[in-house]
Amino acid sequence: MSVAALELPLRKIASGKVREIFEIDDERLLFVASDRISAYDVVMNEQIPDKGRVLTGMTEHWLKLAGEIPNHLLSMSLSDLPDEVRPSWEELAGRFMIVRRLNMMPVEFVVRGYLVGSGWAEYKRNGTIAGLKLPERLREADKLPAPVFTPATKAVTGHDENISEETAGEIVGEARMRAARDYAFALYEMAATYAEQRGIIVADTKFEFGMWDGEVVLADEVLTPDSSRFWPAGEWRPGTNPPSFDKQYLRDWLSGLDWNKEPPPPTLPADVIEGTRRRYLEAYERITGSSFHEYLKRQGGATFAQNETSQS
Ligand code: Q0Z
Repeated sequence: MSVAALELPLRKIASGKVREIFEIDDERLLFVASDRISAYDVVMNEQIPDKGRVLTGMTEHWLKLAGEIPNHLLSMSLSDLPDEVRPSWEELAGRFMIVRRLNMMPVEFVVRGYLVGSGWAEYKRNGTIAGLKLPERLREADKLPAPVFTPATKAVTGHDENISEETAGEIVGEARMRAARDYAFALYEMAATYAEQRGIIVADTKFEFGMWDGEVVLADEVLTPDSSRFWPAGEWRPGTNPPSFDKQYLRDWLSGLDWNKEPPPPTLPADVIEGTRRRYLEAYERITGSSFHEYLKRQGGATFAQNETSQS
């Protein structure tokens, strides 16, 4: 089942284009990933079934691999949800995380391993990335000599604005910035190495951190296609902007229309929805090495078993 605008009898404390956060109590939040999808910053009218579950399952996978880095996840068990949301178990299964409420840092911890997007734009202008001098004659999408930390803040426009490491330190405090930056580098290195062995390049990714009990804690979704650029390794061609693993199918279809990339978006046909869904499932399975169906069984609990029975 898809979740358009999920209604829960809890206070919504934040909502983004494709996800929502509700308050459980003073210490805990309910983080929910919807099946909404955006392209060129516009949210489509149709949803990609299970997309939110794929992103939640991927985040869970990376958090397990990042064992020693403190993170906000408390539980993904339906039985730990507050009683008031029981009627929504079926739509929530597999797409929620009960998380520790942190004091969030207003800085995005971005790590880039490849020269694309705003990093490529800065390099073309100045020969630098985050102010750091780079070798000459690099091409778009080239692998960087070493991953680079390019912090950003949410500007009033809602778009990200790159800032220097020094400014990031002034905003969150030097020691906290360094701790989060070092976690971000470690996470990126781990994930990039791991994904490369499975045919996926993690070109860049964005982490969010908060504070709890004096500690820097990893929050939000982690190393998903919505927070990262994933490229199929076989389609990486330096000198071009490679296709994103998840959305290229959708973008290719959109680019054949004469849509001006302003709302309202065009209506997505069933085959574009299904093709995009398959890309998300494939990303999940390539990255985790396990079947998405198994994830649904594990997270859906009795709900899933009941559905399987009722379909046969
Ligand atoms: C994250 C965001 C989203 C819009 C608040 N563990 C946490 N504790 C306190 N606050 C947050 C978290 Cl994850 C928190 N965001 C970013 C997420 C929709 C904005 F789902 N906002």
